[in-house]
Amino acid sequence: NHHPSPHIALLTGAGMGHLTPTLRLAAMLSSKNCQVTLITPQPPVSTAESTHIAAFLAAYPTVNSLDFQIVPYTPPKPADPFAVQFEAIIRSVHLLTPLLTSVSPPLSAFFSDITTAAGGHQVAEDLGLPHYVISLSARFTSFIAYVPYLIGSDGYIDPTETIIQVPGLASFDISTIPSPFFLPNQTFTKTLVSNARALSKAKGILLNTFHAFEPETIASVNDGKFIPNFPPLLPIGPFEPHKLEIGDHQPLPWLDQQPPKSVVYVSFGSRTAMSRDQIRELGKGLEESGFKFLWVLKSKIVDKDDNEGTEEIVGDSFIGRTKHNGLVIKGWVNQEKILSHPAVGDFVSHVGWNSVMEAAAIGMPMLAWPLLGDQKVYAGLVEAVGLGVWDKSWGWLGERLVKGEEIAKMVKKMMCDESLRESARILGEGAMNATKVGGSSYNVFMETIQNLSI
Ligand code: BUP
Repeated sequence: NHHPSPHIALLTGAGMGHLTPTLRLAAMLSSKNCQVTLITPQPPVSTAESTHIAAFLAAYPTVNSLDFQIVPYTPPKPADPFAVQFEAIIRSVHLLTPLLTSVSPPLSAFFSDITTAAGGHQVAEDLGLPHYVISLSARFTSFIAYVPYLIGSDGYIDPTETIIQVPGLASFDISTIPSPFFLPNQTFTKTLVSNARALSKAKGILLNTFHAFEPETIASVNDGKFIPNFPPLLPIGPFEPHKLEIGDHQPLPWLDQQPPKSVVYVSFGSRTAMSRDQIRELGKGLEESGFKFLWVLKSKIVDKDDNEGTEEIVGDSFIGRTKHNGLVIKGWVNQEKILSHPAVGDFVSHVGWNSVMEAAAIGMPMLAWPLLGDQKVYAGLVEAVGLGVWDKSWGWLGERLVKGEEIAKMVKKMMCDESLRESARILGEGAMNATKVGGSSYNVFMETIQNLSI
């Protein structure tokens, strides 16, 4: 009954929000004695990606790496650099297949991130391998799979609809889905639709979620109430943090000096470009709330362009006034370390899915302020499951200027909400139970590996 361990190739997507889960999964597979080949499309878009890939390979020497030189793609109209990269990777996969035919030992399966799933499907088919997609939430992944059915032949969904019905899923309020999802002539939407088709043809969909976070969606899709013959959703999260020591350590000694649960941690992910006016109001709000804060600032979409100092962005006087109460920093921090620090009491977040799972894993309450894409759907999930609060009237980050008073009010409300703290704590326990030996996520993960060994 002894099977050789499987050899799995993983193709990453682009942007930290998509690189992170692939790296974590690579580490998880490697810790279960799988052979892992990590395929890294070169050159990546951001410095954070290059730094993380290099550090990851140094920390996990048993993981093989394969640099995959992609052909640059120029979209007909200017587009988000990360979306352009997804398309460039997919268009380049014919160059990847020959690199993989002779790897030793032979591959057992091909995994690819949701953003490059169409390319992953192609490679797996050419090599005769099962294809697994690595994705985020059960709810939004299922939604993506349904987009080709929604946009129809003219490419649009009916603009007069307010609710989108998807078989087997709780309905979606149309205001939570950004318009690029339905604009068939955009690079982003074309890529999305081809990835969506690849999802339906995959052998399985590995999700960084856990049963207790999305019980209805997971059960419904896996019971066949969604698209006929849709592959199984395989919830195996929250993904284990990897052991990379990257980032500015400045916040940690500062946090060590703060009382338990006294600090609001504020970060809107790696792709925020917040307007100066909104930055000023956010600063006002944090100051007015009276709570301590650790604020990680980003002022450009791609980190390479971000070279102004914090003082230039928030102003010297703000830094001066708040120096005993807050720390404003720029650059990459180790978010997992910050979230698990006892001084941190709440997390003001753009609710990127990795951040949601990191907060869920330790039961940290969140104030959701979605920025783009899938994040309003996540804000809804976070609220429904009792992990956080969401004021829908704030809209998308950047849609309207949310005033300092509004922010101060929400921060105060959240920091004082004991029942939210308790429901978040219970969810954190659920996350821990899912990933420990014998838990739901653990079992699905082990079964998946076993199936690949046969
Ligand atoms: Br910023 C930042 N340190 O300074 P999301 C992020 N992270 O560790 P995003 C840090 O990057 P998308 C920092 O913990 C998470 O694992 C964070 O992913 C980590 O948001 C990841 O939260 C960021 O999904 O991606 O980057 O905006 O837009 O694709 O959701």
